[in-house]
Amino acid sequence: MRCHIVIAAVFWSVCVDSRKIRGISLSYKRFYRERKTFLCIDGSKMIPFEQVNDDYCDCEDGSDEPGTAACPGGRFYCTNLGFRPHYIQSSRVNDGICDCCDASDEYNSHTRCQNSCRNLGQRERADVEGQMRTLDEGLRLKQQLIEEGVLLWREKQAQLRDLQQVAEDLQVKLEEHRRRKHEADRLKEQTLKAREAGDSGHRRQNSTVTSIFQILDSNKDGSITVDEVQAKVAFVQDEERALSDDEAVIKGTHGAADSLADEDPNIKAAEMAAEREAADLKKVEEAYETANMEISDLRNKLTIDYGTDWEFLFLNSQCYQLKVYEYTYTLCPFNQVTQKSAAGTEVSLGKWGTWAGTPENQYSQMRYESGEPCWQGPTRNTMVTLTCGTETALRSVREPSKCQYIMDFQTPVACQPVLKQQGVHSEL
Ligand code: MAN
Repeated sequence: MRCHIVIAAVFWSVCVDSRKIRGISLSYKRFYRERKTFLCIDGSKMIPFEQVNDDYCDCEDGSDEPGTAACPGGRFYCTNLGFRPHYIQSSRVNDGICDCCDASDEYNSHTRCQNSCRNLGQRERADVEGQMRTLDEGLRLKQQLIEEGVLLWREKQAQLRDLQQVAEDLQVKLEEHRRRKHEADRLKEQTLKAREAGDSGHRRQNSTVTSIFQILDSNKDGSITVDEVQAKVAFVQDEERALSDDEAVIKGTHGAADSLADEDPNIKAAEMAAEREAADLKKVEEAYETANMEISDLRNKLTIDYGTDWEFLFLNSQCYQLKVYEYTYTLCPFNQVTQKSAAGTEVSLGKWGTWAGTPENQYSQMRYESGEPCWQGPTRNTMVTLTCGTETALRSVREPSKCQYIMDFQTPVACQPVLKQQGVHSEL
């Protein structure tokens, strides 16, 4: 029994010997090769080796106490075999909290730490492998999208050329229709004038007969007798002028004359032809205007920077949505960002502004600006961060400060081969 206690005591004292060189990385081990003396790593002081890790700080740089919390600002190296090595502040050594996954920082405390490095390492390796697979798949999809982008770009260019041709043809047609309308108007005018001239001759004839009758019918009984004719016959010639005046009065019966004109098939035909030409011209004018609008719209779209290989072109004319609490956010790349409340009110969170990524990769962020002004705040703006993923989707939306929005947008075209190299060279 006694023997067991003695063995346990010796074992414990070995285990908790803080002098044991702990908390240093492999590259620093050579400074701690046990000799009689120890030179502080900054070269400032020489101390007996027993003073290393004796829980008393001798060196200004704290290098004599890598395994204790004695030196302020000292650091303890967690080897963390199987996971990632890292430094912790030496004040955390034996403080009762497990900081190193290999439990090396709590060698003399009441806390019993488990070595979790293996599990952590496995988990992280699985994560990294997952990321690598995503990256591989993302890069494969990106390649496809680049190829599609080139085709799409050519398609848009051809579309522009077609539209320009359509506009040119329409312009020729427009001139022809303008000329035809002008001609139809002129013909209509001419027919009306001819009819007017015909009408006035006809009316003059009618009114002359009526007036002569009235003059001759002196007793106004509606019939003319021989006596009445004889009495007036000499007088008629002198009254020629007066009859012309009557004609002016009789002009009041115009309505009847006009309706007669309306029935004139020539006028009707001329009027219909003019109307038809006006309608045709209007149609061509509208088509010309539409074609020009489409040209300008397409030209504007084609001036946007879609990436070095037009890989972002496919995002044009697409929209992506995400519901976050009571709002539905819609991102239409290269166009606009909106926010729709549950009540149905939609506000603009910004219109396409510019690429705003880092100097190394300007395509990593998009800025949408000049959205709806915020009440007692700034104009709404949105910054979209593009991250690598195998799908193209809006992943998250935040509003870190009032009316300033941040979106995470995942797409294969954001995958960069350089990330893969970084992953391959990770410390794992
Ligand atoms: C709306 C939304 C919010 C915004 C407030 C500011 O409710 O656009 O995102 O913070 O207005 O008043």
